Amino acid sequence: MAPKFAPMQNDLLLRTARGEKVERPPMWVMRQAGRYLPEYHEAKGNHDFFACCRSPEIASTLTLQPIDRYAGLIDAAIIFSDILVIPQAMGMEVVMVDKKGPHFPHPLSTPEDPQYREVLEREVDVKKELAYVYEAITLTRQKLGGRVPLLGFCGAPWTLLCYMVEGGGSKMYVRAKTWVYKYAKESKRLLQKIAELCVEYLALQVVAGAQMIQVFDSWAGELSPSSFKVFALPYLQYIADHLPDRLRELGEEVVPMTVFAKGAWYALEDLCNTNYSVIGLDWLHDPAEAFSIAQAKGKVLQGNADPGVLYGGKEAISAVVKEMVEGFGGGKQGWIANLGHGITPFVDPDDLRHFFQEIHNHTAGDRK
Ligand code: 1CP
Repeated sequence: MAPKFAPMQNDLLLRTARGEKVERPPMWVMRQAGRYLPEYHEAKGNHDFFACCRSPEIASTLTLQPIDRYAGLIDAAIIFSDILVIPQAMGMEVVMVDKKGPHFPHPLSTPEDPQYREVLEREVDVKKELAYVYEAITLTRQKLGGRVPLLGFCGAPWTLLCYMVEGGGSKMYVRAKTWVYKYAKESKRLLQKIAELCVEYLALQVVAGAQMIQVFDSWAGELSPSSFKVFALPYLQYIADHLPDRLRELGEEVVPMTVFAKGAWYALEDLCNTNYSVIGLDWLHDPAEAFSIAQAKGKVLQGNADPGVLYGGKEAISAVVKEMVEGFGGGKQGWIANLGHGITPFVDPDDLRHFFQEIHNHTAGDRK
């Protein structure tokens, strides 16, 4: 049976995502539970990153840290986890190297690599393999007690393929490009397999208590407009087309879905034509231009301040917020305030508070 939770005290995010008129825009930031927070380092201690993800107690504690710190300002929690749990569930080893990021000791080399076949043919039990994520979500919903909605997420097929073949972050994407340009057919098979797993994974996150979901296509901008249409968009679309059906099948309500295709500025119209209700924007978009496109298509936007402005001090933050609020039409409808990508390490948490406060000041009268 699906767990029962306390009634929502703040559902601004969900109302905005459904396209409703709101009293002010909801706000949260990507990667809000993370390394810029001293309490994150304290709670994480020497625990391995993925061990934290696998511990519902630690994952829920980390998820709640920004909610406690920015109480009254922040309008959403996002479950502490990582996009790379899907490759792990597919049988690939992934380790998190301190201060460097994720590392796959054995990335997929070519379609002849026996591992490619294994990964494609393996029946992944998404329910069992990722049970720890669902447990963390349920526990976090309980701890939240209805303060703000909880987001679930996954990585998009294209971004996950990049990691699976590159073996980690990359500057040149030599292997990912080799795969899509040389082994297009085999790449598509893998992308489809990942997309199917994403649907099931997201559906089970909703069953566990996630109230909205986001698909992160962090490396979308590595593709050209035409290759995005072949290797990214169809799989993003597959997820948005199939998740609602799967949720209905499971007797769940259909939740709002966000797509964040970083760097794919050229694809805004295409993304507005999908079944995602919210389109996340990076800071390469002019807010006013994007807003007029999205309004015409009945879509909600999320974003999009340059995360780097948080290094610029309070005056710079205030100026960027003002421009952003004006560009997104004042924030009474169709906009979820956020950064244009995840918050980075070394940001002063008080500068993020200033970012939130300034959004409040510009959108909710004299609220301080
Ligand atoms: O607060 C939150 O947003 C929730 C937690 C969260 C999310 C949504 C984490 C925790 N990771 C992610 C998603 C994620 N992971 C993405 C998509 C979003 C984005 O583009 O930022 C990506 C690309 C990853 C992969 C990943 N995991 C990286 C990027 C490395 C690269 O290739 O540049 C890194 C550094 C991680 C580790 C990680 N994940 C999360 C945290 C807090 C950390 C840092 C771990 C640490 O060093 O303590």
